[in-house]
Amino acid sequence: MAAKQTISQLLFFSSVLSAVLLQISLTFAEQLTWDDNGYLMYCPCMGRFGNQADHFLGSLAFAKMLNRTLVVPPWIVYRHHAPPYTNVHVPYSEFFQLGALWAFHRVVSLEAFMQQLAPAHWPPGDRAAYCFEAAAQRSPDRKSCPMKLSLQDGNPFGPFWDHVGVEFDRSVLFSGLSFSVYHQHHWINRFPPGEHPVLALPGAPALFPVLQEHVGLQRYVVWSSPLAQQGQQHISALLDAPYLGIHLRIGSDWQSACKLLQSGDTGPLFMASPQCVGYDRHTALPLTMDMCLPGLLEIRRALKLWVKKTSARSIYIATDSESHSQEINMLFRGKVKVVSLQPDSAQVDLYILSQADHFIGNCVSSFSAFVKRDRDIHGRPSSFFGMDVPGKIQARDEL
Ligand code: GFB
Repeated sequence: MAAKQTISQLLFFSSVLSAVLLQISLTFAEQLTWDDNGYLMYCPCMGRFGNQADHFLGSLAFAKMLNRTLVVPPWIVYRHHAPPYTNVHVPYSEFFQLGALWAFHRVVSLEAFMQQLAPAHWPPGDRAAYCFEAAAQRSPDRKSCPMKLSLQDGNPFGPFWDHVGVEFDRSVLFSGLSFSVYHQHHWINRFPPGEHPVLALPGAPALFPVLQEHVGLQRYVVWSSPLAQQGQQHISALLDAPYLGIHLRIGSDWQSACKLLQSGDTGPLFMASPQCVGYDRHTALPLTMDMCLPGLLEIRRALKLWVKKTSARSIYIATDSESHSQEINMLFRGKVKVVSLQPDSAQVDLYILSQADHFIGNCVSSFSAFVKRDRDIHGRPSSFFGMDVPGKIQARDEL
């Protein structure tokens, strides 16, 4: 009896202790302290998710190079064809764990920065924008950073800063700098954090596509638990293992982009293509139309090959357009389960592709590149349409 009482008392105290510890950790997590090394802030104003992710990795590396805390922006999701018919700003942590970035460098979300640090340390009236002199040429007075301007209607620049209630009070222009490590000391000497605590830029301080040396930073981009759970539920409910994941980037905007390849207007490297043709424009492998815009013939060929090689029992099709699931079903005469969710959130597709036993991606698409990087980190195999072994030219008879 006494032993029972002691156990229940212990359980009670341990649950109180857990609650207290949880409260302490929540309070701790919520209370930010100012970093005297300064902050780096930018708008992910170029492209959609894959482009923004490439830029994010470069910006993370740049923040570390300057030893400034990275103010992690929300993802800009363009919802012009569905409610709310406007941009949605999705906090980084909805898709990925903010805490996982700390293993590489100091970060704070833009939302937390604005709520907790900006009122005291970056108050309205004292907010400088930083940009290249060349960028300022786009503004009416040619002396102001075009933080809320763009060649069209200000989208996504204006809505991004309006979303966090930021107006810029002055501009600091610069030239003769690049984001490469070559200019590290120039940046640090030109903008010491004491005088320039928050470097707010109109776009990412990074190149597209992501530099080869920054590809590995993907390991710090870890799926958030709710997203992983959602993805896992779909996988368990719909797919029989082993399963192939394929990315069909074949919509109308992509068809127009790949036309540039056909007309020879792209040069040896085109969008995310360095991931499969190599990063050096002098030694890059040829980029074929099958790699950019695979037709049904190439889709069928690659699927037949990889279904056989992996003994796949299901195929998951992620697409920006038609899934071709009927044709693919016919190809395997119902012996392989063919699934396409076309989910509302592109990240669900990305997650399911990232977990597949084998992935066939589009070499030119940064959406595919995100999946490929994630899989590489976890040692999962990938290939591309038109290139079964990444980095190796396909023999003619293999096509
Ligand atoms: O991600 P992203 O930059 O890749 O842009 P690319 C493509 C967008 O299209 C994705 C949707 O962010 C998604 O919103 N999308 C593409 C998909 N494929 C899929 C898919 O399989 N599933 C789902 N759910 N959504 C670049 C653009 O795209 O292409 C540039 O960023 C430009 O702005 C260029 O348009 C031509 O690198 O493929």
